[in-house]
Amino acid sequence: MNRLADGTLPSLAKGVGRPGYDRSRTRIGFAHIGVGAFHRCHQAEYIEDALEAGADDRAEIGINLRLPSIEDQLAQQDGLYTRLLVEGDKTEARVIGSIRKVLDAERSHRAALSALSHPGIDVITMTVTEKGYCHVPATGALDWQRPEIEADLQQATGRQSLPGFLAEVLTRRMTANAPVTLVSCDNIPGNGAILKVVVSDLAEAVDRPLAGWISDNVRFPSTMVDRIVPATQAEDLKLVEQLTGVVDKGVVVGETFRQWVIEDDFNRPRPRWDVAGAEFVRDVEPYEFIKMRVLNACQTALSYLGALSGLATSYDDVCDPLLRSFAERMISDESSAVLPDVPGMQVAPYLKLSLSRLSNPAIRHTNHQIATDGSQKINQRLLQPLRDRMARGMPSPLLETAVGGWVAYLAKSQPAFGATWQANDQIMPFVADTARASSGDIGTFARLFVAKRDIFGEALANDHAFADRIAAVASGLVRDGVRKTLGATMAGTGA
Ligand code: NAI
Ligand code: CS2
Repeated sequence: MNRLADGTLPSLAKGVGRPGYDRSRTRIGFAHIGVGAFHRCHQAEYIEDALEAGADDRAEIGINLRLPSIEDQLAQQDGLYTRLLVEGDKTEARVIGSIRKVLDAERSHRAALSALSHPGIDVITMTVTEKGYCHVPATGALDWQRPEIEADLQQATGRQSLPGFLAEVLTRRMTANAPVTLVSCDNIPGNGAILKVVVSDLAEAVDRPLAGWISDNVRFPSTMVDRIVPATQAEDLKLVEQLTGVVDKGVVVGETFRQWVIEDDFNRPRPRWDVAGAEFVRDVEPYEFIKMRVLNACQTALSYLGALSGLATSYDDVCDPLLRSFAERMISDESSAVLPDVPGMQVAPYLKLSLSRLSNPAIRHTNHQIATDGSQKINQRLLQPLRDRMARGMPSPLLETAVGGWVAYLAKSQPAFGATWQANDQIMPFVADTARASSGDIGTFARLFVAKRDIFGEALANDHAFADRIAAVASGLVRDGVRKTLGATMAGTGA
């Protein structure tokens, strides 16, 4: 079977979407850092739609700072790949052409730097996962203790972290007098503001004039991005081969729903992603709050409680009446009281929509994938609404149960608590030390764990009553199981 590429586009099976515009007439005006599954299923398709509509002539170059190699996936395919949308038993395959070139910075650091420094690049978007920003989750400040930041401070080129790499790019752009807009598309609240802090602080430390230039010439709009795109599985590649008739190593699979709300703060011609439904607004924060504290909060709570119940995916979780009802009540009885009123995103219908999206049986989003990097996700999804409620004197037994779920999930990855699975998070060395110090007592583990200030923040980390409640939930989940613990909590709340 042929590999997908410009030359094999005519052989694609009937019914498969493909670029209807002339790719060779586009120019590379955008760049993206972190061409993972999500970018290919979201921003790259908005760019494709704008090209298709003839509203914009800018295509993009995609660059990965870390594995997996994007060159291995897309270089031989001329940047083309299939994005498959799945809803129940319906599928819709479309070959996307908006990525014209790809580069791995680990292999070709200089080529990646020159591509991103080219004055023709107006906008650099990025999805590097929450941890890629190297910030302290509780405060948003640059984490100077991160090993990659410490290493980057020692060298002027070849920097590996996102802030370090961008500082190198911006040094070159300063020399070329080429202002640019940097758009974070990761699930972090105030992602633009956090990106600005980490890049500016690192620049200040290595080159003070650069920090001044950044402040005058670089914009950092925040964005709210949404489409559920689980990691691609081997069976997805096989299905796409059957549907398209070509081999494609860059397949991505997502749901049909998509949303993109972008702060209107560009210093170069604004992208025409609005033709594909993206909204440019003055303030993105309320949209982010709703998305992260409703959809993402449900996903996170369900991932931990679902894994602890022996379930595999968020679909399996929402099919379980107790778990579904828990997620529903956590938002409607607790988080909703501290959510803003956003036109078109009222909490009750948005919650209903979120649960119906999670009920799509064709989306196999595993609990362990969502559970990954909890230290980077918990703050915006669960802790912030919990703190907001505390500030108003409101108890939050359900949000605390979800936090206890996270603690129990991490504990159970450790030999002292059964080594039931492998958890992935940069805090695993701390988890391991805490488990050893707890001598197999889950309550002790939880109390030591929630004292971690860079995640829980000063107030929660010093709150002994909070620690006792989390310890009680985590102990219940580990000793008595999810059913009994949730049942008791929900009965106690009248839910
Ligand atoms: P993925 O695993 O397919 O891709 C991750 C990308 O980030 C890769 O290109 C990798 O090279 C890069 N990366 C990872 N760690 C990095 C680091 N420390 N520094 C620089 N680059 C790094 O993941 P996927 O699905 O593309 O998701 C990425 C992010 O996109 C998520 O963490 C989230 O913030 C955001 N997102 C994802 C959604 C989804 O449903 N998959 C939906 C909404 C947002
Ligand atoms: C998920 C998100 O992996 C996760 O943490 O909760 O990636 C989620 O699928 C997206 O935010 C949906 O837009």
